[in-house]
Amino acid sequence: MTPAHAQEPAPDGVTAAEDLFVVSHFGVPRIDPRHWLLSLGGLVGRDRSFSLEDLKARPKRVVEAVHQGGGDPLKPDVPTRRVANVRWAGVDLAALLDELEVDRRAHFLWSYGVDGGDFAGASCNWYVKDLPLERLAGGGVLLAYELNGAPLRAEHGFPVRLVVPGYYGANSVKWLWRLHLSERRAKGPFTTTFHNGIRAIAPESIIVNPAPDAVLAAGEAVEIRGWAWSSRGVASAQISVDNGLCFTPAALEPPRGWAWQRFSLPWLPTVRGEAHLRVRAHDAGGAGQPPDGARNAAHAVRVFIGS
Ligand SMILES: Nc1nc2c(c(=O)[nH]1)N[C@H]1C(S)=C(S)[C@@H](COP(=O)(O)O)O[C@H]1N2
Ligand SMILES: [Mo]
Repeated sequence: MTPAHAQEPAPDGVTAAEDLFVVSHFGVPRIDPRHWLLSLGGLVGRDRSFSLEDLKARPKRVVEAVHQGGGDPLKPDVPTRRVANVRWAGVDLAALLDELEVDRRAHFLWSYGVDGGDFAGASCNWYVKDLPLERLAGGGVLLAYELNGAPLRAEHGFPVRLVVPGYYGANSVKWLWRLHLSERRAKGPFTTTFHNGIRAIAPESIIVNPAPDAVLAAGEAVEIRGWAWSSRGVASAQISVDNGLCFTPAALEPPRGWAWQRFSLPWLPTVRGEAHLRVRAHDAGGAGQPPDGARNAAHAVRVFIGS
């Protein structure tokens, strides 16, 4: 796993591919696309397989979405801030399944990556996740072959990965080789033990300006800004400049699909010394961020006010 770092992305809010975090439990497989096929079976009329050309021949769908790692499966209460916002492109999975006769008994889609091995005392032949098929009705689930307009890089799942916008990254299986439709959940370490049941992304936000440990001048205005997101978008972002005693609503971009939303608040620091900035976001249903001890605990940034 790469270390967490909050980067300020381009003004359009899209994170460059080279700034993206990488999480791979078993290394990075290199796949020759000429010998690659995606098989689809289980509760469908007849088994199918698709080459990369077969997938590219179908309409290309672009989805901008937050991409967030759920964190270390052994430490679910520790925020990692491993987060980005990117444009995926590929085949709409719901449209592809509509071409086939999916049995009504099918409730889960099992997705297999080519990678496997030992992880935290468990062993598996492949990285497997299971997606509840009802998520497809929410739209945007892709068999993705592009990231920000370029073919996926090896580390992000080349040639094809699943992308489930609004769900934590663990659900977006890289290096796909097999899809299987089933009545039941899949039995494997990543569906029963690790990252189990972390699906929809909880409300979260990060401050990207000012940077941690920045030295600011008393009497000079700064813009506190960053990004807020959840699986359903966020309705408010509030900022505290006194370590969480008082919060002020920040200006916030409206929700747009599964993309993150920019927030900003002008601030005039006056008191010299250390200041602790915090941000917390809420979704439209009122779900928010705990102050600490959770994957989505509120983000805090310490700065210094000089003269
Ligand atoms: N095949 C496979 N897919 C995988 C993983 C993996 O180890 N193997 N890691 C998952 C996890 S936990 C995350 S957070 C995302 C990370 O995607 P990225 O490396 O493209 O940023 O991929 C997911 N898909
Ligand atoms: Mo993850």
